Amino acid sequence: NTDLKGIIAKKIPKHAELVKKFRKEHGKAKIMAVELGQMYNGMRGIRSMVYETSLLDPNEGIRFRGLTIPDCQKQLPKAPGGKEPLPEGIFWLMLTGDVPTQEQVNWLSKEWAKRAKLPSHVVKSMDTMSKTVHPMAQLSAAVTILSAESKFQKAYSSGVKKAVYWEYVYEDCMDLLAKLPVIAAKIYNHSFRSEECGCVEIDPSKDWSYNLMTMMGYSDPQFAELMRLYLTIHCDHEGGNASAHTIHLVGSTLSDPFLAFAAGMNALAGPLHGLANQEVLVWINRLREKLGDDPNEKRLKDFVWKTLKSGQVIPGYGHAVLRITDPRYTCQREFAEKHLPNDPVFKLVSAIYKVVPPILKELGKVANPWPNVDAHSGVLLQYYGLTQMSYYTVLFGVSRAMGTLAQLVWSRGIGFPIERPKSLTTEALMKQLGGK
Ligand code: FAM
Repeated sequence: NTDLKGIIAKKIPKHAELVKKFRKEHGKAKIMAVELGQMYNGMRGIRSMVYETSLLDPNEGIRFRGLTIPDCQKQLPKAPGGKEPLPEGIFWLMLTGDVPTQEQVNWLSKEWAKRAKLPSHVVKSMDTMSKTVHPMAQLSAAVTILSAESKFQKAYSSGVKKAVYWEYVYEDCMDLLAKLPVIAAKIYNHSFRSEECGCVEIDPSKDWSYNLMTMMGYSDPQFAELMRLYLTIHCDHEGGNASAHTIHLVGSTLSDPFLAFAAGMNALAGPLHGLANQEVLVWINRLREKLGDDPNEKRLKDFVWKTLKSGQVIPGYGHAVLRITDPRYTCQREFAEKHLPNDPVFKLVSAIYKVVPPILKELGKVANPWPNVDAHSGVLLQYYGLTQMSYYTVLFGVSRAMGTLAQLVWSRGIGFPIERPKSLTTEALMKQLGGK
């Protein structure tokens, strides 16, 4: 059965019923005590949000509706002759909770191809945008003006019932996911390819990742495989990371999915979040300029300490929740060991993996000294010729749309209200704690 909307139309009311019962029975149960320190430390670890599509365990890493990345690599359908999971499959999994069949994934690739065409006003705005605008800002701007076509906005203003909001949010999310490869490829061609390559045509017989790659002017089948893996593993990372949290919050005001997703991309554009994958390559290229491609360990350590002493973070290392090497790093490392074992930059990334964690541990203040997803992603993209680092986070954003938009459908389906946590002044807190 490839009737995706029909499948969730049955699941959503059931889950909403279960949540209603659960809240009735346990609504007053205490989950945890919040410490003052957490309020000043970015709400780290405060269990305050419900988010269904994925869950992050500090010592195990991410699970998408219960499946780990190795589970997904094994169980999700692949492209003909391919070994990596198709991102369409992880979207189906996160939206329905079920592992999709090959037929269901093929249907989704075709459905997105059908919905991919951009409105001409968006094409015009993108073609005239200044090339000095960062690719992430171009992405946010293009998605924002797509809200002109929002089906949810039209339905809401025509007064549809709250119980069917999710249906219009679903349509907008499917339209946006379908259009993202075209928008992303247009940003790439506009920013980095001399000829104004208007050839952003979708081939309906190909999958989402393959189309994105070819519209950007690449054709290596192995790069298509990397794209499939890349777009699968960046799709979601539970609800509290800045981009997912932003999309969740903005969506809760009943802003349409385009406005909500664009807001999330502005969060992803931060160097401490998604832009880290660009920062990693900037840092590695600076390291190669200074020390060459095969520095000895001592000089590598000195470079790391110099970065830290200059008050900068080591990009690609650390995490707010993880306390182990990110499984999203590990699966990229395995891809590199299989396909580019002798690449000098991959070898450098491996040398950095040996040197950085002990130094971050020695610092004493770093909660997680291990690499996260960004420490490896840029190196792989660069190997296949995608050397424009300022573009990398756009690919991260295209992928993150799958988890965050799947959740948006469920948030409206479950009827989550507008989010509004309580803030306090330091003065009020001092009064509450009787301290000075
Ligand atoms: N290099 C240097 N210092 C680091 C560090 C790193 N990689 N990671 C954490 N620290 C510092 C952090 O700056 C803080 O120092 P101050 O008290 O002086 O401000 C201290 O260690 C405690 O921070 P933490 O509790 O260990 O980490 P947070 O939960 O506050 O922050 C990150 C988590 C990811 C923002 C942080 O590890 C970091 O800045 N990493 C480098 C940037 C990066 O790779 N971000 C991408 C994260 C990735 F998951 C993503 O979103 N794509």
